[in-house]
Amino acid sequence: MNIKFYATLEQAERNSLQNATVVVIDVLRASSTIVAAIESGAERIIPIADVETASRLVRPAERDKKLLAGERKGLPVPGFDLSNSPREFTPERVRGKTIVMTTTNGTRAITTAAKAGRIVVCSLTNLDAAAAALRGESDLVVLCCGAEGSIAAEDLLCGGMLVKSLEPAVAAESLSDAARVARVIAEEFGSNVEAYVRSSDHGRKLAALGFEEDIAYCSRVGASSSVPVVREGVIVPR
Ligand code: 3SL
Repeated sequence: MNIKFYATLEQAERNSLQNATVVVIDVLRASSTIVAAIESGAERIIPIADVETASRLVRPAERDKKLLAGERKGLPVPGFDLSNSPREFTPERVRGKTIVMTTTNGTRAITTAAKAGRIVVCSLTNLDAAAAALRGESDLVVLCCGAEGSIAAEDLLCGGMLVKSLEPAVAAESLSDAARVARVIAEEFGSNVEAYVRSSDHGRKLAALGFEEDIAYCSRVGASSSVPVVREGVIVPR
């Protein structure tokens, strides 16, 4: 398996995403939230890059079956039904619903990869299931979302753990410096995930915003067997 590994969305060469199998990673918190929503029985999630478009897609009369979800600067968007905290996406709130979701980096990465042949959403929480779904691919693009152009340590950790769990099928010579650094982070901190995620820039920011419990939630490696995939622009269960 040849792996192209991007440490941030901004680093991703758009051509390399076209027709490729792309795995999107935004541990804090979009991909963890998408996994939680699909696990809780959400019928589909429509990823949208901006708040205005998302708001236009849900008419007041549809609010019983369509929910608006997302964040800006980590905080709930005024007027939305759900924030980007995965703990809010319980079966009681989302089962059978369509969720229109917009987040700063995660949903933007998914919409940027729209022309990919296959998109799989991966977080620490579904790492094992996502790796199992990707085994057998000959070429893979690992797209760590990062944070508005900066690397996010928790995304690199998850990306590195994914690369490791796909070995020995991974062609070592295909690994870029970013992939090799992510792999080293995984080797060093893969057995102490929560502390590492907690100490990251974004972990500290979320704790300061009062989302301390989301960090523990998003650090539960392999807790979910859900593998969200994107079909025709919509996130659905695999
Ligand atoms: O950037 C994103 O997509 C979000 O996951 C960021 S936050 O964790 O909701 O702040």
